[in-house]
Amino acid sequence: MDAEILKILEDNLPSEIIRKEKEDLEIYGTDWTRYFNPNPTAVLFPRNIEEVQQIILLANQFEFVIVPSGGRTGLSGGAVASNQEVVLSLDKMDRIIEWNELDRTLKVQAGIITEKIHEFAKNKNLLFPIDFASKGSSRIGGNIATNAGGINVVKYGMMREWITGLKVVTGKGDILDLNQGLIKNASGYDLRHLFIGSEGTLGCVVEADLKLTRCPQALQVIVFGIPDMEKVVSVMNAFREKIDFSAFEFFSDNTVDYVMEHTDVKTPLPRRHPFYVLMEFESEGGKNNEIVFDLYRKLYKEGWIEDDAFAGDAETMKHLWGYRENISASISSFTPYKNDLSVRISNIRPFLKEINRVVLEKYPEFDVLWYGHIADGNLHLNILKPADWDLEKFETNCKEVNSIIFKIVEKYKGSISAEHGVGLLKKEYLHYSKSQAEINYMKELKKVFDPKGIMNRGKIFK
Ligand code: S2G
Ligand code: ZN
Repeated sequence: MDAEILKILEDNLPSEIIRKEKEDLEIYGTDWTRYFNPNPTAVLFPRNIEEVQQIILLANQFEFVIVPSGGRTGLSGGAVASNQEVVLSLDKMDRIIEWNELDRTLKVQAGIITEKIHEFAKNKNLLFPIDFASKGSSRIGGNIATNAGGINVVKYGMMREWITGLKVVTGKGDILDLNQGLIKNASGYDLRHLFIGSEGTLGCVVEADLKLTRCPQALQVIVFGIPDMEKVVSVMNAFREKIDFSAFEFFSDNTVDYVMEHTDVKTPLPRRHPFYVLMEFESEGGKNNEIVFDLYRKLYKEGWIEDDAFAGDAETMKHLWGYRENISASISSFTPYKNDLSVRISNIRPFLKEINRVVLEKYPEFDVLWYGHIADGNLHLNILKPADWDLEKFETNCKEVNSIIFKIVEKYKGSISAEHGVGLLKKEYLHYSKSQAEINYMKELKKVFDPKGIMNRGKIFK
C-alpha cells in the first residue's frame, strides 16, 4: 500500500467509495490467474461516470496507476494489481439503464454481471449470444475489455460484434460516447473497436449498448467419441458442410477424469475415447437431426467417430455441456499453466501435430489437457502442476517450453492469446503474434489515450 497515494485519495474522494481493508485488497487485487500476488493501495467503488472521471483526472494529476476491475475472472492477469496500484471497481455501476425494443439493444452499466444480461434477454425471448463458463461472475465491462469469445463464436462471433455503442472514460479523463448505438456509421475511425479488447490500458469502459438476437429454436446437442486429434478437425469440416452448428467444442479424454471427480458424473459415453466433440445445432423441425444422424452413420463406418450421445431435452443437454463447461473449474485447484492458442482452421492439423510432439517430449510427467473451440481454431492447452512440484519450479518449467510453443504459433501465424487477452501473463510473448511495427503503433495509440500511462500500466506491453 502506498501511504502517500492513499492520503491523496482520502483528501480528494468521498470516503464511502474508498476501501483499504486487507481482505478487500486481496480480493480486488487479483483475478483467476494464480501467478501474481495482490498488492493494491486501495480499492475505489465509483457510483457513476462522473466519479470514474474524477478518479482518472486525479490519477493524471498525481500520477498513480489505475487498474480497472470487473468480475476479475481473467486468466492472463489483466486485472491484477501487484504494484500498489489503485483498483477502480465497477461493482457499484451494475444496472440495466434502458431496453430499446426497436433497436433491440440493451444499454447497461459496465459493472453488470454478464449472466444478468442473458437472463434479461431470455425474458424477452431473445438471446445475448456471448456465452462462457465464467458468466455468473464476470462483468460486461471486463468481457468488453478482453473482447470475450466463448462457446458460440463459430455462429455469433466475438464480443465486438454485439456492441453498438460504448461509453468510456479515456486515460486523459475525457468521456467519449462512441458510435451511439448506430448500425451504420462511416464517419471516420471507429474508436469503439480500439477500446474493445484494450484490457483497460486506454481508459475505462463505463456503459455499453448491447445487441440482442433471436432465440435459437429447439437446440440439440450431440457428443461424439473421436479416435484422434486429426479426426476432430475432419469431423468438424464434414458437419460444417451440412449444417450451421452453433457450437463445436472438443476435449481430451483426461479432462473427463477431472470433471467426473469434480462434479460426480459418469463418463459421457459407455466407453472412453481419446477425444470428444460436443456439437450444438438447431433441430429445424427435425431436418437437421436427420442430416446429423445420416452423416454420423457414414463417419462411424469410416472410423472417424466411434460413438455418440444425443440430447434433445434441456436437462440432458445441460448434462452433456457439463463435460465441456466444467473443465476449467474442475482443474483450477491443480494450478494449470494455460495456453490459449489460435491458428487458421486450415493450419490446425499440422499445428496440433507439432505442438503435441513438443508437449509430450517436454512434459513427460505432466498431465496435459486439450480442450476448446476447434471451429474457431482456438485450442486451450492446460498443463497441470503435479502435487509434489512447487509453483515456482513448475512455472519456470512451463515458461521454458512456452518459447518453443510460441515459435510454432509464430510459424503458423497464430495468436499467443485467442480470447483470454495478454495482461501480464503473455506480454513477454506478444512479439510472436504481433510485428514490432504493430507493437510500436499500439504503444503510440496508448500515448494518445493515456499520455501519463496511468491506465493498467504494465499490462500487454513489456
Ligand atoms: C474455456 C475457460 C478458461 C480456461 O473453457 O473455453 O476459455 O481456459 C476457457 O479454462
Ligand atoms: Zn475458451
